Amino acid sequence: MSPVAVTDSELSYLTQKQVAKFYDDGYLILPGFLEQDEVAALMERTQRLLDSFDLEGHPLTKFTTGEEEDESKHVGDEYFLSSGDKVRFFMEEDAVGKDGKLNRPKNRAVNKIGHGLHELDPVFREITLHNSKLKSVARDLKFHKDPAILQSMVICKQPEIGGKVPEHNDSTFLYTDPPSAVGFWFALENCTPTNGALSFLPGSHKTTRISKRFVRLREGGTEFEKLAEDNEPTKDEDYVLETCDAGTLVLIHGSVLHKSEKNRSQATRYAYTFHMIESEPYAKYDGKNWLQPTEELPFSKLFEH
Ligand SMILES: O=C(O)CCC(=O)C(=O)O
Repeated sequence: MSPVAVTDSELSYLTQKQVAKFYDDGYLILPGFLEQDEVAALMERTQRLLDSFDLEGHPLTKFTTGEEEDESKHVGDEYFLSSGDKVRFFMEEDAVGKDGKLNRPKNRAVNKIGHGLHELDPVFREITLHNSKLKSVARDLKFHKDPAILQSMVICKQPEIGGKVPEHNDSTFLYTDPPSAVGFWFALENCTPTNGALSFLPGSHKTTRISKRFVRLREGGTEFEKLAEDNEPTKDEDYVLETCDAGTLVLIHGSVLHKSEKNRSQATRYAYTFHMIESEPYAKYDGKNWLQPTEELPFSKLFEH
């Protein structure tokens, strides 16, 4: 995907400079994208989901954030693999004790809620599929001809235990041919150096191969399938920490390397995110991807809502 030269008058939300910055850096920070009342509604809804989900019969599936030796361990189970068209709750690793029980209240134990919020939850659906500003951003970017939305989640980054998200790029997880994933990530709270703000390696989308893919195995479970030689190791000091305020939208190119550190603060760091991919016939969604469309929930075409 490459930028198409346009003038500001052809754009409806972004400026030409912002579009160029997205294609140059591989990400774009848009402070104040969500109004305060929208942030409040999403926060309130998140709290309600966290307070009301049923622990009875819950498998306490943990969301391991991909440390080398157990990179794909978390997602072997059905609870995760069949969550693309559901609203499910995944636990922080450190919230489940050796006895297999939660060691804190459930609303402080959840790492993330996913992955069908954008369709199934009325508040998240409204902000995602019926949002004219969002449609303008997608049109202005010109990254997709017929964008489809999938894999929505609230990432909670709980106080003191919110796990780090190691360096990765999103096309590893949502593979299309050609690659077309873009992350839309909304800060629902202020993101600081201590609560796990995102950091990016600017320009890495131009130099980093998609060297592995996260695939669903026929026999059940998942693994990383190697596609090419590993990329050169990166240096921490080349990363740019992007602190931001609640309401900020961050656009994340599917090939750009990014990460976030563990939440070491006493505060939560809630964020809402979903991904946008190109639809067929412009790109082919791979049948090996962990998340597959279902009859109940095909991918949501943004411009058809
Ligand atoms: O919210 C985070 O800390 C990480 C998010 C992320 O890496 C992603 O959505 O790809």
